[in-house]
Amino acid sequence: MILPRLLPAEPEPLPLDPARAALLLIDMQRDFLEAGGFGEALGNDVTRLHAAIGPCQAVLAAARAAGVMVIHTREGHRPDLSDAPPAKLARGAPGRRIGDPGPMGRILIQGEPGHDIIPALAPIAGEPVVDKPGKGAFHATGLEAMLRNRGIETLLVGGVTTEVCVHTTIREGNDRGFRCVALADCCASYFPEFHALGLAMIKAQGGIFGWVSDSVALTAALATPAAA
Ligand code: TIU
Repeated sequence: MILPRLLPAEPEPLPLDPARAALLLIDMQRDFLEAGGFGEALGNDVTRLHAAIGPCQAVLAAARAAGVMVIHTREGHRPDLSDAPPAKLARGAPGRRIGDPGPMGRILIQGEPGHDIIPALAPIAGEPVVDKPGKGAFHATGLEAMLRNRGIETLLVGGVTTEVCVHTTIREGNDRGFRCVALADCCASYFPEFHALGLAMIKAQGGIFGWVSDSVALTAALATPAAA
């Protein structure tokens, strides 16, 4: 009998079948992690996100080695802003809003240098990159179809920011029936207290909308052959 391998997590371990799991890296873009992008334009210290880069590199390498599906997302808008709600466009200081010119091109606009994923986590051939206009990766994208077409049941989620796009995506995924696991050290926030509380909310109440694990547990679980 083949027993599934277990991923250590809170509030409890969960079965991990690499063929039915996907690593989802949310918005690890220059616009959020580098100076002069959208994150900084909103008044944030972008260096607070850098701790997640190394752990994301580790899980990316482990997922690739284990044949786990890898999907990257990018938040951004069409150059004509036709997919950007007016309420979103009005956020931030005038002159530093979505679509305004900055040192990495127009802020949060598809095709601009700032919209790219950081070089340390660059996608490779065969890894879908999902462009999304909202905070959640399921909203107005083809992500759900991609996952269903591959029989994916478990989402292993890292990226930025914990309480905004990671949280929204995990909430969306949970409501669609996916087991969603936040990889704590692969996520980061401009607000350390929001990061901690965001993770706590996911795993509270017996795992009310997901699990919390980390890069060390995941890389070890993927390196361990399934128990026979
Ligand atoms: N500002 C902030 O914390 N996040 C975002 O605007 N988008 C994402 O989280 N990707």
